[in-house]
Amino acid sequence: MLTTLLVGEDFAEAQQKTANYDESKIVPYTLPALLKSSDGRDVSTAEEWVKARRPEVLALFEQHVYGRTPDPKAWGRVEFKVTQVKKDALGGRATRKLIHISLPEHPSWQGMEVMLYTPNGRSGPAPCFVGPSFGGNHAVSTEADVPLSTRWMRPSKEKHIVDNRATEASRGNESSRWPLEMILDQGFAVATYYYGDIEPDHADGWKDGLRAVLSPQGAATEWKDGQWGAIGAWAWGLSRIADYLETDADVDAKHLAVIGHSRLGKTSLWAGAQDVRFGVVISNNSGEGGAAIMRRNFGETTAVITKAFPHWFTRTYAGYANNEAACPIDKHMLIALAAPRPIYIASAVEDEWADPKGEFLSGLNAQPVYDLFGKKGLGVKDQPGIDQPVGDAVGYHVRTGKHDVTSYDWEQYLKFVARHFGR
Ligand code: GTR
Repeated sequence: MLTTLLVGEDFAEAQQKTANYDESKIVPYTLPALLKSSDGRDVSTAEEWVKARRPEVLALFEQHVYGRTPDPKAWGRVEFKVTQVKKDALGGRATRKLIHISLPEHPSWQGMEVMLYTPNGRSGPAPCFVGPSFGGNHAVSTEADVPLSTRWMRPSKEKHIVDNRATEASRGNESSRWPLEMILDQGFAVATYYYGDIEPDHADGWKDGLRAVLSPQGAATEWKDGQWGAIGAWAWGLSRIADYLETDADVDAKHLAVIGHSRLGKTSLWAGAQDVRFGVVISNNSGEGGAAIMRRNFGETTAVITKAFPHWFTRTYAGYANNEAACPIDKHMLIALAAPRPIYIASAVEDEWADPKGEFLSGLNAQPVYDLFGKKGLGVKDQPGIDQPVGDAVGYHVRTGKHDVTSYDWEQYLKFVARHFGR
């Protein structure tokens, strides 16, 4: 498929000039019905949802949005090697482990480096946040002995990426988004990996990543409708971390919360939809292609995202550019795939590109499925004011400030997860 990428100034123009930021210019739309199965039957019990409708909705997201994750037979055995254990990390408050996850049947994939912090001095295994990073383990942590990632990175002066590689000066550049001390001090563990370990984040990145390795045609693959995109591959990595955590006695693998920001928030939502081992799902500013209702012409649109980042999705998705009404899903259905598990959706008021209201509305419109389980979702009908978190099984806030993950966001996540995990 020939596409002209939307990059640089054209992308900035789409953000600043051509995007709609006026609520009165939203074109009226109808959301696809959540509780009607493909053969027209009404879904009225939790059992019907779990057995019949949920698998249908999941398959719709595979076919139309993110693509199908290959069958486990395609990747075979998963190997874990603990390569480093530091018992007095972060001033003694935590144990830091590095784990290399690889596929022995596919040695051409370099594998992924997982960094796990578990709190010291606890009485039992710790519940754990699991999330990918944009910059690598050395960017999440400020500890100078975390190995620098050697993988391809997106160019960034600010993050001191030189020739697409991290440098010593890149250390800690993502640490404000991962307040490790705060998380550990509340008894939670954190497991993370660099998303580029799976696939470099650019349109041809898959050729050097897991998707090519697992495809019989390798770098000559022509991606078809319904086959997985990068978000699917990054989400796959999160599930492999869950596989490892199930083997680690320091972690309570029955209490995992999956978390991600922005494109990695889309990833976290898709990981949570597919893998019910994630007991809580958290979407931080995931926006278009994530929690935001795609039928709302506000901020980023299907047309823009599929032109700028075609590799994130299955090929089918681009066909809904300026044609959203034809898409059999919208994002309230993605939120509903988490049910009855708790899910938290966070927006930022200055992050209009991600359509905060559209993110809220998908949480609101997932309620019929939470109702089937007798669960209260958001508990409000209108988007709450700034810095006023709401919700029970579906949490939501819109905070002051920009597109980012802040300690305010983490404070809400920690409360939410502690409440639902009974801590
Ligand atoms: C933007 C993109 C968003 C969001 C963001 C990010 O450029 O338009 O959908 O994913 O990147 O991941 O930071």
